[in-house]
Amino acid sequence: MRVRLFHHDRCFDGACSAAVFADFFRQRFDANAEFVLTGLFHRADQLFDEALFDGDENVIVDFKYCASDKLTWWFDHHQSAFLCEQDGEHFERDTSGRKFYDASFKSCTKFIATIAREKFGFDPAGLEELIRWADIIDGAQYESAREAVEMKAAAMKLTLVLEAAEQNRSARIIPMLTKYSLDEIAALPWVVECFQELFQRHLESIELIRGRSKRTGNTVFFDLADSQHGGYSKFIPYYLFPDSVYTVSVSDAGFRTKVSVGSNPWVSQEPRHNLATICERYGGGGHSRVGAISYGPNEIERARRTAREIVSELSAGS
Ligand SMILES: [Mn+2]
Repeated sequence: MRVRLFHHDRCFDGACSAAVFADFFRQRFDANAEFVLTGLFHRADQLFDEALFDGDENVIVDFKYCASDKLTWWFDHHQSAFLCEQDGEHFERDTSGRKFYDASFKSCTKFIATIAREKFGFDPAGLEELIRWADIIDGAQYESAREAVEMKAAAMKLTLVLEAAEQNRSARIIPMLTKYSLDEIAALPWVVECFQELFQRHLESIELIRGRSKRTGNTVFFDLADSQHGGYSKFIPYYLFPDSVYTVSVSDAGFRTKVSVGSNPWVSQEPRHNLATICERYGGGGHSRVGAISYGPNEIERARRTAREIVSELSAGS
C-alpha cells in the first residue's frame, strides 16, 4: 500500500508527527506500507492541489485541514486549522472516524500517539523521548530562554537542522526518528556539519537582532526583511530582553515575506492578547501565544504596515 503523507515541514513537531503516524500505520494497518513524504509550508497563496492526493491513503499531520474527500487521515492541533467556514463544516460532516482535531495539545506528535493508543490500540513504546521533546519544542516549554538559545540538547540541534532544511533533509531525518535515539541522529556526521554551520549563523542572528531591536512598552520589534536571517530562532528576543512580553518582526523567507508575532514563554503573566486571532485578521494564523502572517515576496511594505499596527495594538497601555 502506498501512503501519501503530508506533514508540516521545517518543524520538529511536523517531522515527529509524520514519523509517529508512519509507525502507528505500520503497526496497526500495513507493516509493508510505503510512505511518500511531502512537506507543507504556510504561504500566502496556499491551496491544496487535489492531484497530490494520489496515494491509497492520503494523510495530513500537523497542518491545516483540506476539504477533499480524497483525504483519508488528518491530525492537527493548530488553532487556525480551518482556512474557511466551509472547511470546518466539511470536517464536522466527516464520518470516517479518522480525522482528528484538538487545539489543547501542545504537540501534534503527542496528539497522534494519544488517539492512536486510545482509539486504535497502538503501542507507543519506545517513542517516549520523541513525544516528550515534541511537546517541549512545539509548546515552547523550555526551562529558560538561555536553554532555548544555547541549543545543547540533541532534539534542539535537530530542530535547528530541520527548520532550516531543504525538503529532502527532513525526508532523510523522518524515517530515522522512530528507529534511533535523538542523540544518535544528532551525532551523524552530516547532521553535525549542518548544525555547526547553522549554529554559526544563529550566533550572527543574535547580534543582528540585538542591534536592530526597538522597544515600545512591553513589545520588541525588529525588521530583518533586508537580511538573510529570516530563519532566526524565535527565542532570541527573550534571551536579549528577558522582561519583554511580545515580539513582532518582519523577515524575508524567500518565497514569502513574513510577519511573526510571538509572546515570551518565561514571563509569568499570561498575555492579554490571543496572537492567532490577531494574525487571522490579516489572513495569517497560529496558536494563542505565537502566530504569523505570510505575504508575497514583493509585499514588504504591506508587511511592515501590518507589523506597525500589531506593535501599537500589543503595546497599548503597557
Ligand atoms: Mn505542531
